[in-house]
Amino acid sequence: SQQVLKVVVLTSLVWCLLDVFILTYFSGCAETQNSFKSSHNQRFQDSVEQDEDGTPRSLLNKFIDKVPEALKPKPNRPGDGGKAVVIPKHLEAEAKEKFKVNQFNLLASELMSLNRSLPDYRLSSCKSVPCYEPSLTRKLPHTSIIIVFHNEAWTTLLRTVHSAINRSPRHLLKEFLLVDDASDQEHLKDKLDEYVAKLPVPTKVLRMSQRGGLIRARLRGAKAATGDVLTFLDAHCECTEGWLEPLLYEIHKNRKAVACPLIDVISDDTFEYITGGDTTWGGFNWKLNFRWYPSPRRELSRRGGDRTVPMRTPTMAGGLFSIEKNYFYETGSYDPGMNIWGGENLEMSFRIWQCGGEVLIVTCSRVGHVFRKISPYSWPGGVAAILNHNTQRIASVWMDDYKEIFYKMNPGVTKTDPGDMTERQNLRKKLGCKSFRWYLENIYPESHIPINYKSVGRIVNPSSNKCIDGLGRKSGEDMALLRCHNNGGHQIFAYTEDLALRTDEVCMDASSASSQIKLFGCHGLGGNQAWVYKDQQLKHKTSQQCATIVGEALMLEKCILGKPTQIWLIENFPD
Ligand code: LR7
Ligand code: MN
Repeated sequence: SQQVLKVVVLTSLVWCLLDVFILTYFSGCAETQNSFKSSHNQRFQDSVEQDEDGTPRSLLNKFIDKVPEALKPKPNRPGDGGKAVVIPKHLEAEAKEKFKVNQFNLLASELMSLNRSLPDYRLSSCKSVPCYEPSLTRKLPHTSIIIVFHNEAWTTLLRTVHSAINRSPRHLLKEFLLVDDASDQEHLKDKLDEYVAKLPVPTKVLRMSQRGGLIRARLRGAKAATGDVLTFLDAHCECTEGWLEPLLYEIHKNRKAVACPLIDVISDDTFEYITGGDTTWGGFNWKLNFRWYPSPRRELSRRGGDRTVPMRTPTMAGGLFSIEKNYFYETGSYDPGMNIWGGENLEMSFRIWQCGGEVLIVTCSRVGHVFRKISPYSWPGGVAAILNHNTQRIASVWMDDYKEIFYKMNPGVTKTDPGDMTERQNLRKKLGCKSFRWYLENIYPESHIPINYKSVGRIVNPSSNKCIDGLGRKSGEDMALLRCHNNGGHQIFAYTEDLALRTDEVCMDASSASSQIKLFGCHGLGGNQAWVYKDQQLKHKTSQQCATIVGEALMLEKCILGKPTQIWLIENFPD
């Protein structure tokens, strides 16, 4: 009997330890701290009624049975498994013709299943993140999925919807809101209404009475949404296995998190699904274009070297993200004064960071997007006018004095009226948002905007009226000289506190290897990029030689005081 007692004591000890282990293991997952707490618990009950064993997968299977026969996946369709579609020879001409409609291979998309299969592309470590466990997703907020479109193709639009349905736990999908931004294509009218009525997730098509652009269309969708969270998708995406839970989990953890999936590439040519790396983040250049850049080491260190931990990104691409609905409105939703396309992603990124939120790339959530080279639709009033209107609204409201850099480089933008910005300026005051300097210092020190600079303007050689000009050349290429003009662009240099002469992404650089002055990615370490401006000369600090015009080139030569080809006027240089 002593033996038996021993066994009993031992087993209970093991159980206790196991309990403690499980508790500590899962207590790492955030508890609900949000306004939607009560509705969660309600939903938790609902789902229990629906399904005893409680895994979202089984919910999905249940619901797949309800999908009409015609919508079920069929084996061996082109593109299955994420592979490239091969257009048969006899259809090549047709494919080429159809490419023009949407600026992607429309025929390839039509040959594919709306339910095409995709491998599970996640990092293997993502599959065992405890907080993404199916049993824990019951605590997550549910989401409305908002997809806005203007003349989108039938197949890409519906593949976006199907992929989200097929790869999301049913209880987390509240509804789809498809916002038709005044399309004129026939398939997006009654045919679409009839189709979505048969979908197993409630789906509404909302229609803009006139073209409002994607920003206003999204606002329209948000207004109609009944989910706890808003999830926006472009109209040509494919969601992959496990995409939704990690996004909602981040919002559950911090209601001020804006959670973006890692965006993979769906080839515009073959519809091949091409995975992107998890080491890029979002930035922007002096034109206020969104750009992907390698994320710095410090960010990976902050994540404890764990690639499943979401990355904090300075900016987001804009099309694909989840945000808690109440927080979306609290923090100023979108700028309704923005037209058609562009800029809303930077506006939102600056605003979220400066006003106390965070923008994340959730590396365990992967969604594919058809990246195209040309925009397929009309731009009422012209591309430039639309972009100039929108970008001025970002710069003027959010960038404080740093907007000078944007305006100096892009003087043409002021020809377009940015419209009334007082409401957005008041919003910033009301929310008590931090400065752009704070954003640069704390969120994006790697940005191309120098945090401290003495001047920004042209570098003029008065006797020749030539200006130092980056000509948009890349790192490693020669610095150029060109007749001075007033159109900003690559003739605009910031003379930074650390003595660099920077034009957007590149700096004036010279090495001992040649006397030709070059462009080089700015490293902020002085060295070959340090220039001392004195006696109207630009003296290269390491070589002690001066920037000199030699024929058509900009070279380093021995400094000779007063030599006309070595005289430079740095515009706006403080006396
Ligand atoms: O007038 C319009 N009305 C619309 O409803 C113009 C566009 N749209 C729709 C359009 O049908 C599409 O569904 O808006 C969506 C986005 O337009 P795209 O696909 O032509 O834009 P994009 O993918 O080139 O643009 C990226 O930048 C935009 C800036 O305004 C938006 O933020 C897009 O959502 C964004 N896309 C992504 O972030 C996906 C990843 C691409 C990158 C980088
Ligand atoms: Mn897109």
